[in-house]
Amino acid sequence: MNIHWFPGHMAKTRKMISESLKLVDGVINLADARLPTSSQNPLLYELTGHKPTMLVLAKADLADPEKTRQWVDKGDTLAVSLRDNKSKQKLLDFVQGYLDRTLRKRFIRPWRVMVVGIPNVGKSTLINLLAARRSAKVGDRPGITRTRQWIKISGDLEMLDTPGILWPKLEEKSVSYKLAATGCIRDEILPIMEVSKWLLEFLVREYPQALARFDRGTLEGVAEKMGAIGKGGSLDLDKAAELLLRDFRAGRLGRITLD
Ligand SMILES: Nc1nc2c(ncn2[C@@H]2O[C@H](COP(=O)(O)OP(=O)(O)OP(=O)(O)O)[C@@H](O)[C@H]2O)c(=O)[nH]1
Ligand SMILES: [Mg+2]
Repeated sequence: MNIHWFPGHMAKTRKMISESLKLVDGVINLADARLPTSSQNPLLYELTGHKPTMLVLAKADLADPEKTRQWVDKGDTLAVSLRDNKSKQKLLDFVQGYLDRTLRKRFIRPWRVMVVGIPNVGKSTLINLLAARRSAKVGDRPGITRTRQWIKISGDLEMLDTPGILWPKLEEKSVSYKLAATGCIRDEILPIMEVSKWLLEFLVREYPQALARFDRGTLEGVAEKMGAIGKGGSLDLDKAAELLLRDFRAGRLGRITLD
């Protein structure tokens, strides 16, 4: 599989990120705890170079806690649910602690931190949580943030929100499916049916308990249980594929990590 795509705004964002680097003291690389490997853009490390970079895994509430713990144990990594207000202090302590340890230079001005990551991982949600106000636009689909935006968190900290960027070529099939299943690439890029079937196979193998209520690990089984019935009473497999993805994304199949 070779999906060639690079929406124009992503090429623009890449340029913007490299131009903004000189303005910031550190970078938060925000990834999705359900995809601790596949949601880290290799391009970002090339872009951010030697800037102190911390890894934050968002959506920990949706991910397999055991897998998340393994990542956090590697160090300089924080896993949080951005839907949980208690994460605010954890994040502030983490960022402050990391910058205090890493940066020698002291400024009178506030620390400046840029938040980067692939689309839909929660960059704007993180900034809103820290700022305790809805300063940045968020949405449950990729491509919500379109330009960079500075947001004042406190007298000591300012953050730069950036649009999500991916890499120009999605070469590995399983990575494409993972990004599609979690909603990091738009649903139009890959057929929902294919993504759903891939997810189903993965769950049968790795998280069979997630499918317990469907009797069988097939799309037909999902359609029956979810009442996805088309005209004439036949099973509507397209609808079943859509419902399965919706439930997975909302965490209704349990806490699952795809990497
Ligand atoms: N369950 C859960 N949902 C989250 C979490 N963080 C963010 N979300 C949801 O994820 C979706 C995307 O959030 P955004 O903050 O818009 O993501 P973004 O990275 O800014 O996306 P782009 O601007 O498109 O690159 C929203 O529906 C958020 O509510 C989290 O920790 N847990
Ligand atoms: Mg955003």
